[in-house]
Amino acid sequence: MSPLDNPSPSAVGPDAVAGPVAVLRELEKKVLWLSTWMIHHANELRENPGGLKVGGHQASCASVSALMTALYFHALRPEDRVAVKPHASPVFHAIQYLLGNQTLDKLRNFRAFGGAQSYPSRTKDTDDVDISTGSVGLGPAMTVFTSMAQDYLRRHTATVAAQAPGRMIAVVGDAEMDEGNMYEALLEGWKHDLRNCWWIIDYNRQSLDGVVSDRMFRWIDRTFRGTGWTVVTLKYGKRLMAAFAKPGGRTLKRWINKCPNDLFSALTFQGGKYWREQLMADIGTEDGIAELLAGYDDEGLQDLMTNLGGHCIETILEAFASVPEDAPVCFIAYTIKGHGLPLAGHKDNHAGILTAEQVDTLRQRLNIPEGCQWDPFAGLAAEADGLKDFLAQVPFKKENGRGRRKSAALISVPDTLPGTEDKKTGASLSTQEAFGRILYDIAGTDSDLARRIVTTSPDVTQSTNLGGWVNRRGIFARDKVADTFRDHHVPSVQKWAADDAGQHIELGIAENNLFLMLGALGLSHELFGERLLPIGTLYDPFIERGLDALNYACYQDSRFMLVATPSGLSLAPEGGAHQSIATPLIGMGQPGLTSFEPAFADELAEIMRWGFDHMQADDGGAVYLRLSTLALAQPKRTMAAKLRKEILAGAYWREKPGKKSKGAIIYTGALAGEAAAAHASLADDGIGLLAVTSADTLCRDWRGRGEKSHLARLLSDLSPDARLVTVLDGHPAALSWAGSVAGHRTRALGVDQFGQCGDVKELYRAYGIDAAAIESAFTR
Ligand SMILES: Cc1ncc(C[n+]2csc(CCOP(=O)(O)OP(=O)(O)O)c2C)c(N)n1
Ligand SMILES: [Mg+2]
Repeated sequence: MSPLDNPSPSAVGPDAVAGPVAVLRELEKKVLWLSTWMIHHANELRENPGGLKVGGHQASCASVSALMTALYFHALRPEDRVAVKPHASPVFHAIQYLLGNQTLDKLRNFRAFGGAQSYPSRTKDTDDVDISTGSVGLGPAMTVFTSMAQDYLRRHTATVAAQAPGRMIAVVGDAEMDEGNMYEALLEGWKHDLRNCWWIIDYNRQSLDGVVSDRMFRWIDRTFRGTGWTVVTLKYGKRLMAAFAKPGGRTLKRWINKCPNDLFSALTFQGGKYWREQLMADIGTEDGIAELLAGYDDEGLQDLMTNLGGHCIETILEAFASVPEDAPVCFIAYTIKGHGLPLAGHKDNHAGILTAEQVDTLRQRLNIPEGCQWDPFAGLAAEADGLKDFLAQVPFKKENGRGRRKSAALISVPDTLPGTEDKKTGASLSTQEAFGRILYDIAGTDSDLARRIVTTSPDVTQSTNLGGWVNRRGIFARDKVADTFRDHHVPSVQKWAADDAGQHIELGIAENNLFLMLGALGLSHELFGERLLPIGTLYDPFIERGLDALNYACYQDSRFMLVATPSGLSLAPEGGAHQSIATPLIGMGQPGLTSFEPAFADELAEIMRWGFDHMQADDGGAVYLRLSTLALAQPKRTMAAKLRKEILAGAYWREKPGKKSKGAIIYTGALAGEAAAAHASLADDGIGLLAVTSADTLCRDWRGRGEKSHLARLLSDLSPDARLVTVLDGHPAALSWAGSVAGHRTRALGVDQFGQCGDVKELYRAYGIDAAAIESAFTR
């Protein structure tokens, strides 16, 4: 086999990997060089008008150059999806550059405006990032959930079932294993019989501040095996293995195995002379060692001692080829942070950057002529033509022309959601209950909308009112799960059997996992080419528990509907640990997420209908509904076009201000009843009553359009000296800005202290958001 032959993945086995090794070794050098140079250029050569340190992580990149070379240029298939550890972004961009997917201009502008991003970003980068990373721990965990999403789609859509299943692959920094969310994800994956997932751990035993625990690999190994993963450890490279076979080799191997991480790192930094001194001092008198070491000059000894598995292309290819086809696999790849660079092994190398002299020495070592630093092939031993042919045949590249980023047809959403008519009853109803009923009614239809909705919840399916939907649409499991209680005729309102037709994914309590699951399901149209409309429910206060993962899902432009209920003090007897306060501000502050807090069922139905469209629009996003368990008397009204429009624009007059109005009450959500009661008392003064369904939409519109905005137009009904009283069951800042729209004097009522147990009326009074407080805010 010629060194340029690239066997197809199906032909890969331990004997088939020898072919591409020589070429991959050349490419590895180029990847190391380009990532080092990219960072050097950004920091030392590019204009830097702002004067701030640009940064970049040459050592973190060098650590994975071989692993990512082997992955992208050999093992990866077009259907695979990858999350690359954040600090290896330059390696990723360099690889895409060599594959023709990245421009030189973007590389030259690494970390600059419009250039390649510091951490791989599927929304900001243009070179085919599958899964964004940046907040350590989230990228790897995301691969667990994209794999689960793939399994769901394979059982629900013919197109994904017909595609070859992709492996969801994470290139993981070893310090990422300190993040608790990684273990939450492993547990959830285990429960769902995770498949087609690889985590390749760059085990360089260094994090940001220093050297990590010596025993980490044992913990990693045990934990992964315990959750059903295959574990493959790549400890030594081929050269070290060959040395172990020589006289004295076993002693050398024992010494390495016992060597503490920090000593190994320090000697790696110091080089061959120091390895020799240390080895001679420790084991020099043992049989064969002196002769063994004498066979290597200082450079050769450094090369030998740093020939760990994660830097040895052959070892990596063998490991990749050795694992069962669809198993979840953890590769623990021993590496050296900064491998091949002068900062290799130094404990402070995380943000270290080579000096200009060091970069130039590296350039010369790699035979790259001056002026050819960006050349994809300069300095490589293989002929450029041969390399080009090789790159053109890389399996991962094959689908590039057709695009790995897929798209899917829109799901049609009816003009009125099923069952909406029934909700104009005038009876008492909470928004949480209304949500359950709307979904239940949708579940009863034979429609695309019903088929494409998938719900998920972290152990609060019943208490967030998803039960009706689940009874009709079932729980998802690849293999059938019986409902033992039902089979034994134990009465229960809830059906709890599961099979592969189910449309609800039941999660354990970890809220972080909910957001990762929503993040993955909400990207299914782009990752897998079939669209889902994911809805996730949780208690509103526990958004904060998974906030980073929510932000992460939005940063990737994932599309989902987050239904958070119950919320606020209105959950009265449950007490302060369950009463959310700051979530309205999260809803306003989170890009990629449009938040609503309706008061009535008909508002909710309109918002959900809009939400399903918004989740599919090119310029759309995710949707957050803050709902409540407080039942309110529903207004008897028909949904006129104007009302519908205004609900979606964020506000409407429930009671228009009179001619001599002294002002308006502006309320949101569950406080509709208190606000209406206060309004009734103040009616003689012509006070208006403004319902705000979305402070988020309203505020964004005002910041964008000022006097022409929806709220500015509504408030133009008031005289300039009118007073506003804003009130919500949450932080007052969510509405207090309304005073700035037209300069009205404003009192902002709301909750900015922890809640507690009590009756809802008592609590509203105690926290100053009841009708009396609203009324007195006008008179004080
Ligand atoms: C959630 C989060 N906390 C902190 C950081 C800052 N940070 C960036 S890299 C890093 C250590 C990374 O070490 P490791 O994962 O071992 O990667 P390496 O650089 O060794 O390849 C830290 C703490 C971050 N990016 N995300
Ligand atoms: Mg590390």
